[in-house]
This record gives sequence, structure tokens and C-alpha cells, in this order.
Amino acid sequence: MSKIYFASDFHLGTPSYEASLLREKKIVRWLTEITPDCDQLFLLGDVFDFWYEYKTVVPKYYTRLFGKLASMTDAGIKIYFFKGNHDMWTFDYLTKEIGVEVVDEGWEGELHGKQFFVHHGDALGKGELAYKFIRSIFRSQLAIWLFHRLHPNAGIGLANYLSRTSRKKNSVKDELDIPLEQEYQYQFATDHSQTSNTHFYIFGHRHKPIDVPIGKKARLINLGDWINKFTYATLEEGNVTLHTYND
Ligand SMILES: [Mn+2]
Repeated sequence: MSKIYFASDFHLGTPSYEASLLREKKIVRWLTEITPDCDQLFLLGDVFDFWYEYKTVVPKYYTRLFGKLASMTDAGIKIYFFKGNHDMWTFDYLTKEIGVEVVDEGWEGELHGKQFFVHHGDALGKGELAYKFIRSIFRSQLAIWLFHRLHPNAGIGLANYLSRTSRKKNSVKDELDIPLEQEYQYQFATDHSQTSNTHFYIFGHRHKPIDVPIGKKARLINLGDWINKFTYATLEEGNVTLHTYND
């Protein structure tokens, strides 16, 4: 029986080259294990702690992950690669070389007869106006054009610095044990479900594994992360469940 898999927030590249490489190998072991029954794979963003591709240059890391993902797409597995806030500068390299479909914002559609709303999970809903403003600048053609002008050693150095700063800020937020009703992803799904027939809201970004009902017929799932939680979700026979990978 084929399954659909969801995972998010690997943040490869952090906190150090060595630690990231160990996690990358673990991710690849997981991908090898799921390949026999994996029909589609949704990677919900922040796969990389930083990603940027120049016209002729990409960061010189992640060969194991790329090789594994390429062999999966070669075998006919559909892979969606969502842009997170750490790897929004994903252009056509991953599509061309690895064969994944890059998703710019969110994905809505039917899977196994159920309606899905899938998103990295940042910049949803009404709040976070300052963040949304910065996000739109970073995603602008002008920012991309300017970054393209920098030598990769300078550009990637700067970006790694910015990425680290952003993660420190976010990881403080992660630790906050705020009540569910105050989680903006929960608020967003609750509002959204009033006027839609969505069954499953699947998000990453918060690094906080969550599986809760939204109203009477929907559920919100946050995928957690692969920094220290190693959590992922599966869709099997119309039902989504959260799992932890232990190897
Ligand atoms: Mn994120």
C-alpha cells in the first residue's frame, strides 16, 4: 500500500558541518527505508539552514541528500520541495538536477480523497506584519539581483550569518510553551476552516510536533523538526499520523 510522507525543517548546515553531516546521513537512512512504499514526499521547507544558487554555482554541501532525492524522483516518486524562510532562494537547480517540484508558497489539493492545505507555516494569517514585510523584501527580484552580484564567498558568508541570527530568534520562540489557542498556525487553521472543506492542515516552521483537531472535521499537524525531534507524518488510507524516526 503506497503512502505519502511529510517532513520539514531539517535545517541542514547547522549547527556545524560535522553535526549536520550526521543528521544528513540519518535523513538519507530514513529516505532509504521509506522508498519502497513512498508514493509522494512533501518536504515542507527549511530543508537547508541556508540555500542560494548562483547562475553557475551552488553551495558545496548536501551531496548525499541530493543523490538520494534524485534516485527517488528517477524511480517515479513525486517530491514537492517547499520554500521555507531559510531556503526561499531556491530557483531552478533543484528542479533541473534533482527532479523535485519547488513550491513557492502553499499547496492545496486532494490526496487519498481528503482535502489538504500544506504550507511551510510562516507568514500565515493576519499578524506578523514586520516579518511579512522583511519576507517580501527578501523574496523580491531586487534582493535576488543584488545578491547575485556578490561573490559566493561573501554572499554565502553573509547569508550564513543572517540565517544563524534568524534561527536564534526562532529557537527562543520554539521554547515558549504557549497555549494552543495562541499558536498562529492554530488560529489560521481555525479561521480558514470556517469557509473551506479542508481536512488536514500540514505545517512546519514551528519545530513543535502538533496533532490537534480543528473544529469537527479538520486536523492541524505540525511536523516538528529534524534537529532534535526527527518527526514526520504519513498519509495512509486517508488518515494522517505523526511518527518519530528512531534508528
Ligand atoms: Mn521556518
